[in-house]
Amino acid sequence: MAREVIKSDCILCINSCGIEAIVEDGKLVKVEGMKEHPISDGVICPRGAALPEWVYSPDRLQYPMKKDGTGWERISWDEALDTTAKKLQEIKDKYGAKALAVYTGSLGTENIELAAFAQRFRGVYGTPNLLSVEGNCFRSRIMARQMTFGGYPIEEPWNSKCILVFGTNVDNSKVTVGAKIYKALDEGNMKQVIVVDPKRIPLADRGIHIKIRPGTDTALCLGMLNVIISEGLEDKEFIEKYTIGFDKLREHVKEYPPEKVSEITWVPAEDIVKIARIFATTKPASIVPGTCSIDQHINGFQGNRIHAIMQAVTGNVDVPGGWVSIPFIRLGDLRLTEISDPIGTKQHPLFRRFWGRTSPYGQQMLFADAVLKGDPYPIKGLVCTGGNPAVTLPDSPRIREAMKALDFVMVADLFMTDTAKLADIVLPACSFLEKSGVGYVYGVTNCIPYAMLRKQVIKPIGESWPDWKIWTELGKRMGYGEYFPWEKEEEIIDFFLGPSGLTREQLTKEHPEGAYYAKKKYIQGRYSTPSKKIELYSQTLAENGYDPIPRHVEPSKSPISSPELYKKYPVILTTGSRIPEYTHSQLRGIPTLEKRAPEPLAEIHPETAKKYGISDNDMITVETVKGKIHIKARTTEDLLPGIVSIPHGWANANANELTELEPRDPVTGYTEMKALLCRIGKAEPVSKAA
Ligand SMILES: Nc1nc2c(c(=O)[nH]1)N[C@H]1C(S)=C(S)[C@@H](COP(=O)(O)OP(=O)(O)OC[C@H]3O[C@@H](n4cnc5c(=O)[nH]c(N)nc54)[C@H](O)[C@@H]3O)O[C@H]1N2
Ligand SMILES: Nc1nc2c(c(=O)[nH]1)N[C@H]1C(S)=C(S)[C@@H](COP(=O)(O)OP(=O)(O)OC[C@H]3O[C@@H](n4cnc5c(=O)[nH]c(N)nc54)[C@H](O)[C@@H]3O)O[C@H]1N2
Ligand code: SF4
Ligand SMILES: [Mo]
Repeated sequence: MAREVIKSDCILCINSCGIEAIVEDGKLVKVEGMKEHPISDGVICPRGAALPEWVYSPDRLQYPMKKDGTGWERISWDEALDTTAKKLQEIKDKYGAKALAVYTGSLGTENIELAAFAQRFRGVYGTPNLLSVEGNCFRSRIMARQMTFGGYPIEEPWNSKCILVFGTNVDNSKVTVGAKIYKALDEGNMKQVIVVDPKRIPLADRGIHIKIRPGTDTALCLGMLNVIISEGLEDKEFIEKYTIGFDKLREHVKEYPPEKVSEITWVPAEDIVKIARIFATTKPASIVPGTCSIDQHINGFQGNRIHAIMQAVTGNVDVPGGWVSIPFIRLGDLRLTEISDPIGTKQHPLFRRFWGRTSPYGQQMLFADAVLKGDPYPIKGLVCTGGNPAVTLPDSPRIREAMKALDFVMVADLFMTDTAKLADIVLPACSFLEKSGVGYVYGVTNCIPYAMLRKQVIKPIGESWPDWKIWTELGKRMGYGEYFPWEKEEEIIDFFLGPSGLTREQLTKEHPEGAYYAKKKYIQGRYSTPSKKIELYSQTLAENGYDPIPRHVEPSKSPISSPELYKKYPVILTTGSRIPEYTHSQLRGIPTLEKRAPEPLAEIHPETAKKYGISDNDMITVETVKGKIHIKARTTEDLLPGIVSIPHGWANANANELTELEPRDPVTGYTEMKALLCRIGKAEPVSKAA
């Protein structure tokens, strides 16, 4: 028997853990964590361990298909690509290039090949409408930090003495960071952990837990700054040397005394004072924000910005264990110059560009309006890869309606997702285990740019193709061949690695575990904002009509902002807390994972459950102004009373039947997914006849 251990990485989520794939006679039989991987240190989660079941799932798409009147018909790659090319050309000829939307999901963040080739294609085709999960996740934080520091400094909590964790359950969503935090705690280097979360997450057991009302984190931060500044605990020297706007900030935070903030946040005033003192005096300290739990609010951009301001006011910038600036070196840039602005630019101009820096993305939350209302112009076609927007975007019914109204939809995926079901042509993409490429970790779980070779582990399943090949062959058929010159994966790898200075040979022979390609330097003072200082007060925001210093803005629906609605919908709803078994809508039906987490669970405090006649394990309804779902109740003392927390990504109890595409964060266009209002009740038993 031929047995091989192949070192590669897993990109089923942002952590991109190093793996050892054990292959026997050409078949993947087991996946283990790679111990020498410097970021994941051998960590692997249940999803990573289930990779063999995922990759060989009987539900994998095997060949291209087209929709005919009654169902799906198998077709050849030639027919699939010819049809797609013809339809895309028709759309371009009839409505102009901007009538096509190119959509990349979360996979486009982890998988640079997928994202880069999608960007290449849309550039040659000429549409500005690249839509992506960055329209509701993560870019908000990047923008907020850029707007404050001029760059994107990143936390390195494993070197901090104190961490202030806002809405991130590292045990479930960021296992590699989690492992490093627990190690720092066990070794005694980390002294203080403050967890701000409506739920008691495991990390909260290692420190102080602040149970906050969802959607009020900015108020809490302003209250903490009120205490820090009124007690003189700010870092005066740092502020004087490197920041502007402190005087205005000092005045501004006077409006947020702890007692007032306590009423807003449901956090006792004495706790606000206590954690403010700890955060300001235990150095180095780092805020560790959730990756989307701070973003997906009406005021999410400002929620991210206040974190940046807190880091600066306490002098925790560009010091070990604070937030640190790292040179950004883009690997394999396949973008082409853009011709016009995408949808959302008018409503959210800074999401598109500021200080001459242009983002490649349109705002996906305006996709349905463009399709269904022709606002600002009609979108007629969609090419979707590595995403499942029919389930993961807010207001799923409207997204599905929009998809159905399109002239043409092509989806490339591994599975027949709810999004793929709405397509005219479905193409089978192969998974990352079936192709080679470049693995890349930077920005969330790691603060130094790092790359490794992603090695092909097994042959492609069925007739599936790697994403680069799908785009390349489609491009050729549309007459764009000169823009897609790559014939082999090695050429693409070399192209991507180019800017890093690392070579394929080095990564094959010397560093199969990967290597860093930039150095961490703790240099204070290089802030490329217009003022060349850290902007506590942002003139750019002021000039664009936004708050120059963050203030608390209530969620659009809340006990305070809509008391009448609160009478009818008296429970606060938060959605999308991650569980270890699934990434968004992926991996359902994988036996080992299904056994561990067979169904979605709505978490509720027992007191709140009792109030509405609900017991543990009851089927309940969760209803918002938008829609209603059926889901099983799980009572837990860990959650703040008055709240229900439901997961996302389940097609049959879809959280996004309950969410809405409006209102949006004025700066970024992100929508509210973390602080809504709902009512709950025991579901009527389903009659046997039904
Ligand atoms: N297993 C798994 N891991 C993943 C993913 C996945 O799908 N599955 N997805 C990846 C992606 S794309 C992302 S964006 C990240 C998301 O990662 P994060 O945004 O860090 O989300 P979670 O780790 O799920 O933690 C969310 C926590 O926020 C709390 N919370 C909810 N609302 C609020 C609020 O208003 N304020 C505060 N302070 N807390 C709140 C919840 O109770 C929960 O404990 O995870 C990544 N990792
Ligand atoms: N209510 C609510 N909704 C949310 C969230 C929430 O917290 N609450 N979180 C939001 C966040 S932060 C995010 S990032 C989004 C994620 O939203 P999506 O990116 O739409 O979610 P996924 O389910 O991960 O979709 C990825 C798809 O890519 C496919 N795929 C896997 N590998 C490959 C590949 O190599 N090639 C191709 N072509 N396809 C591949 C998978 O089968 C899957 O269908 O969800 C958002 N939706
Ligand atoms: S946390 Fe799990 S799913 Fe995510 S990259 Fe690591 S092993 Fe893969
Ligand atoms: Mo995300």
